[in-house]
Amino acid sequence: MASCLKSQKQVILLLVSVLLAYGVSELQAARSPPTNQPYRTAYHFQPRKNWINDPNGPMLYKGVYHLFYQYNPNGVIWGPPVWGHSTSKDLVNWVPQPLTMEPEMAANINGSWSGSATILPGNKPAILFTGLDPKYEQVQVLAYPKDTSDPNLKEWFLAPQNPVMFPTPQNQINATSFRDPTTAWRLPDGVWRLLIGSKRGQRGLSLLFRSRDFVHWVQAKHPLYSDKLSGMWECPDFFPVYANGDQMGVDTSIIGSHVKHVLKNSLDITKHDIYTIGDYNIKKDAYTPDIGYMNDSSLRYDYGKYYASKTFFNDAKKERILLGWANESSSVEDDIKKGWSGIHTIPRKIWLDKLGKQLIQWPIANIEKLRQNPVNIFRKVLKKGSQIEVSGITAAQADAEISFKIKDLKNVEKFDASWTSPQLLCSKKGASVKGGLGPFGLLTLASKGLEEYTAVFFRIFKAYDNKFVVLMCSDQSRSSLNPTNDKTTYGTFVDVNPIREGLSLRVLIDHSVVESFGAKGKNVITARVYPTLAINEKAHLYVFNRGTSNVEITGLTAWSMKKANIA
Ligand code: DQQ
Repeated sequence: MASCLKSQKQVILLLVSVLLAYGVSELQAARSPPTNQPYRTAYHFQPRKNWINDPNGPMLYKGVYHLFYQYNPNGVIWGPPVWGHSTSKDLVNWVPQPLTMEPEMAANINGSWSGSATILPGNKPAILFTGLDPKYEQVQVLAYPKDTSDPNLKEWFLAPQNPVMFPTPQNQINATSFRDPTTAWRLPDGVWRLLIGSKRGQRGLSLLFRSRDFVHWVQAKHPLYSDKLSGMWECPDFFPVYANGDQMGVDTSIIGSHVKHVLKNSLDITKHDIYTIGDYNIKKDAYTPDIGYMNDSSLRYDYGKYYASKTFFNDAKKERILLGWANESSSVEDDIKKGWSGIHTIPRKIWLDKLGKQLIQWPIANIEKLRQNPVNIFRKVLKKGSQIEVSGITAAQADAEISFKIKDLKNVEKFDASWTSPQLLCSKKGASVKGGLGPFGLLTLASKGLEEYTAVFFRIFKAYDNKFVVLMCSDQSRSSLNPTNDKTTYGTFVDVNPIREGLSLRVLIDHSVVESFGAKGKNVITARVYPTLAINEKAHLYVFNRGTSNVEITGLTAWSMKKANIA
């Protein structure tokens, strides 16, 4: 009997040490240095290896920022996810933490999908995410930290009451389209509310749930908002912004006439993150967008490769911060060779434009701490058909800001009212197509002989009512000699008067990503590119003008960027 007990003890000890060793080696592997990889990012978030997608549960807790993310520990393509977890003091440098939300109970036995964090009264964090149960039905799972005295919140446990929301024959929720709970907000009636993405037929839905104790949730009779024919709405987000265009952010539970509300959904059909600005009627618990409905023609956070974003309120700086996922544009074969897939975009501060028509996005100020060795160009005419190299920076790892003044208007082309798709227009009128006023902008990740480059540029047209139409493009068609990459050209119309206000562009270049902010953050385009020649020190940056009119560079500053500590 005694020896049997002893051997049982030994087996348990062995099991525990194998499990511990597995956990440690998983963490070590996640930290092991990368091999020579020209496409790994230096200051955009990515783990050491494997597949990542959506940012999950961002929050600030006891002075530490938390980023969780969808992670496949077993490979470079999407697979049943667990949550990766990293912490940071500045949203720029990150420390990896142990994986969490691993399959633990029936409610998440087949995977832990996206979700959000809410800080409950008494500074108690809680996370709600979508679990896949034994029948692969989508249910909502509640998790709490094991030790709230640990600011890194390393360990989490799943509440015994899980799942806390689930489809039943009565509630008619589609069991394969019921996911991605938002951060909850609490109204003066003391009741928590949150949204869950769903669809009925092809109608996209933001389902509304209410709870007093965060454990028992009841579905509201009506969704907060819905729209026909837009398909499944993933990763909803709902938050207030100052109505007067103040750049400060507000807590998710704030209501009142001084705020407008933003509803964002990720459209599963088109993979676009769309948003509307509108009013939240708390009596009816309903949302009404100011303009139109919510579908693929609504405003977008980013007109490039960007999806499944989420915001959180950074109470330390009173800012609302937007995080998003930029998938690869490379082939799966290339991803397997790289050993990783997916990055996150630079955290962006977002606020409502003064005119109230759109949001403004700008990289968080802390990213500027990575800037070094600036080079400048001041007040220089960029002649038609000319090109200037911005030398003296590490062009594969850089941040560049440029502004233009437009005076020479005689060649401006007429805008054709049938050009309704800016993306199509950008692909028809790519960087090499000469125009009247434009294309002018930047050639990023360019090889010396211009065999490769990613062009980010503007074209200006005049519409029938004499108003200017500004087109912003990110043209990837020449980004790489590798033919297997997705080189879709992206485009967007920018709501700006280029004569009165001038035009500006900021690009964050980071080896395989070019994240471009037009007109001081009115429009953003993220591109994933994989040059074969323009890598590391062989990359160049140029300012170019291939139009038939001169434009003036009022100022350009470009910085080499230091590497952030990420994994
Ligand atoms: N990704 C998660 C889902 C979400 C989708 C699964 C969006 O929860 O709807 O990895 O990219």
